[in-house]
Amino acid sequence: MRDGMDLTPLKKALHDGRIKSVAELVGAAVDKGAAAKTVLDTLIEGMDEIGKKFRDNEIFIPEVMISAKAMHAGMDVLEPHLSKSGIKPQARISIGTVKGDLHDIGKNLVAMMLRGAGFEIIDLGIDVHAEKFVRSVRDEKADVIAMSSLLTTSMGTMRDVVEELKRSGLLGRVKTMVGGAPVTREFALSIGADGYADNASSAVEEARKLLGLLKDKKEI
Ligand code: B1M
Repeated sequence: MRDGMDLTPLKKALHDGRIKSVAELVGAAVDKGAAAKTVLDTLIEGMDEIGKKFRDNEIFIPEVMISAKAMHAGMDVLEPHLSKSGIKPQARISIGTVKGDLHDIGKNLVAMMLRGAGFEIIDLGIDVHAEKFVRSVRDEKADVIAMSSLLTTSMGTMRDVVEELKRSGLLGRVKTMVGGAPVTREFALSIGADGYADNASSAVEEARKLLGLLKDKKEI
């Protein structure tokens, strides 16, 4: 019960990936007087639970994708109310699959989970050059650069991004995190990245850690 309202059906609809119901339930909750922040927290909690189930292999990629879509539908309804109440995203994360690499399913999943966790996402797409990542820090004020790579041949670009940030004097202004099937924590450390995650759910946790949004702030 929150704001005198039972938002369990909303969480359940999100969990079940009922896109239309999530949008309707968000609209109904706001119409009945629930604070936009309360509804947002319910959605984020719901996505966190989905992330944990995904991590524990209790649910799989299709379920996560459909819940993430439902989350987006809910967020579309909620967004104008959030803007009105002055709630800002926790931070801005610029995400992309690195140069030479066209795989985007995992990157999209990570982006969806991060968005679901309340971050503003700048999706740079696939085959992203180091300079484009750097530009998103300089011009769009990204707080975190999140890089995905599925190919051993494209992993090297992650190092280029960290080096390019160093060269342009921006490294202190932004955190970097990496992931993707061939990427390991050791690799992340070796290139000087700040964070690493091996799946979409832990990517949310890692981003929160890097930004000091968790009590247990611990970098790799
Ligand atoms: Co490609 N492919 N592929 N492929 N492909 C792999 C990756 C490969 C392992 C297959 C194999 O040989 N067994 C192999 C790479 C070998 C290597 O280098 N180690 C490979 C290859 C070789 C290639 C080509 C070179 C094939 C060719 O043309 N000869 C070519 C490369 C094209 C290019 O990129 N330049 C190619 C092409 C393609 C398709 C276009 C056909 C298609 C991509 C479609 C698309 O993405 N839109 C494709 C696919 C689908 C795959 C497999 C089958 C599946 C990848 C996937 O989507 N997994 C893959 C084999 C496999 O993995 N079984 C393979 C599901 C996804 C949810 O998981 O991306 O790992 P994943 O993301 C996870 C985590 O890794 C993590 O979270 C996600 C969710 O939990 N994660 C992050 C990902 N990014 C993260 C970022 C983070 C944190 C976590 O922080 C920033």
